[in-house]
Amino acid sequence: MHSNYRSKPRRCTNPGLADLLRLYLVTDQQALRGRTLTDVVLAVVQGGATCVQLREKQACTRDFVALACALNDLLTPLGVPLVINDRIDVALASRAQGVHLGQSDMLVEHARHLLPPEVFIGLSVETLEDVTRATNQPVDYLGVSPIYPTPTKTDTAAPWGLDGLRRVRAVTDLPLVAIGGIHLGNATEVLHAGADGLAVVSALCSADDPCAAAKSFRRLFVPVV
Ligand code: TZP
Ligand code: MG
Repeated sequence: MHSNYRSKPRRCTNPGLADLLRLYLVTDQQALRGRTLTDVVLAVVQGGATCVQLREKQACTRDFVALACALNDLLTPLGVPLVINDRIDVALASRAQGVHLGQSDMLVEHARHLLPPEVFIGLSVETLEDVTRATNQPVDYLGVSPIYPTPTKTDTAAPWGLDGLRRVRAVTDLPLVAIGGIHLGNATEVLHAGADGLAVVSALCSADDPCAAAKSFRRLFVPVV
């Protein structure tokens, strides 16, 4: 049903990072359909997710840190990096491997000063100006956001679409993680348009079988990473 995709090798500042970003689960407590976060994360990782971003918009700081520490304990032995959305303090407290920042979060330069050098930084880009600005910043990957409109997050900039993603691919060698409205039916075209990785909320968190859904996404990548 899905054609396989083989990514081209590209220069990037953090060799090997692109492989860790291939199937990038972004968590959403609202999307779990009554299951626990750790159960769903574990199932998706068992299915082949290569990275997990903890995205908590409601939790208080103490709960956010506790959850991050619990996920880090779960993921570290499995060799899957934990990325914290928005919050440098939570990433530091939980010893997460990465941080993901948006255009209204702390500036990347400031985050870079605060974080240990081995902690990678992702930045959401919503316009081509964001992309060109990012090429002069200490950023390790870009989140191209959103590719398609999505009910999971409605306060987004205009969707890039596949043409927009191709334009981003043409101007940067940084690893690109596509997010927004990605599911098994459109994932291959997103990869062909230049994404190195797929960031997914609902098609994994809300799947009937999150482990099987992750396995199906992983089959789109050849060789299996
Ligand atoms: N940022 C841009 S779109 C989005 C985020 C967090 C949500 C993506 O969710 P889904 O369910 O994979 O479309
Ligand atoms: Mg943010």
